[in-house]
Amino acid sequence: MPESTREQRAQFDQQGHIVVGPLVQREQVARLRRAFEEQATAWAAEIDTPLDDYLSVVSQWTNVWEHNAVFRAQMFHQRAAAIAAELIGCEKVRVFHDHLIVKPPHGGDTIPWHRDLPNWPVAEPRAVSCWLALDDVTAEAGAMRFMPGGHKEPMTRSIDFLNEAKAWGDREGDAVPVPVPAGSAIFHHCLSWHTSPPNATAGWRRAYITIYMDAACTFDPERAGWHPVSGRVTVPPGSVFNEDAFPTLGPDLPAAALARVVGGAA
Ligand SMILES: O=C(O)CCC(=O)C(=O)O
Repeated sequence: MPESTREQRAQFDQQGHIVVGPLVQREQVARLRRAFEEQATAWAAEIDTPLDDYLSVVSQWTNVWEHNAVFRAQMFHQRAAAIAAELIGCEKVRVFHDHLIVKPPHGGDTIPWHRDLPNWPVAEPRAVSCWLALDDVTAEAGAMRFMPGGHKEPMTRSIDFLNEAKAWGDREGDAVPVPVPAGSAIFHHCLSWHTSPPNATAGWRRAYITIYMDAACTFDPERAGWHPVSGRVTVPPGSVFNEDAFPTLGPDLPAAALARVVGGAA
């Protein structure tokens, strides 16, 4: 494993997140932005609503890959999956779900401090999110903030984080904003603590997020049976997830990709 990769791996273990950039080239960013516009236009038309009105209300879409070939191709991005596998320490990853989170110019809400896994019906803490920036996401534009090392804290129960604020006390100042240019990605651990402020700029803040978990992770409805994705699971509790709705990548993820965590965009 090259030194750069070893360093990023160590940083991920210590902090709970790393920035990989660029993960995709500018052409792919442009393709994804176009696909978002086309897809949002189609969704707005389905409910007979002007696009601007639709985008002033709807800001998050899940399982976009099932509707759009461009996002589907991105979700199956070999290098992203290989990096996820490397960070989790598994050979084969499964997609839990993807989503688009968009904060419009001078808009969007604060996403309060939370950790992801307690809110997922997944038993094992063996997952990472690949948060791919489709715009230059500065701190002013609503970059995510992380509490370094928070992923090492013990597992907590699921909380209604929209209504139950996490109080950091003296530690609040340790939180770090993680700005990322378009085409770069933040990989973060499923137990990392993170938040994001509204977008205070005149530009859009769009991110495409793919959640990769160890393919051996199992369904645990006791943890978060209310999660909308739970309705897609057809296997009994304690089983690995059914494959159609939760596709796997690997085991032939290119070994070379692991050596390119910091390397060139594909
Ligand atoms: O896009 C954001 O601001 C929040 C994203 C998030 O919470 C996540 O990727 O887990």
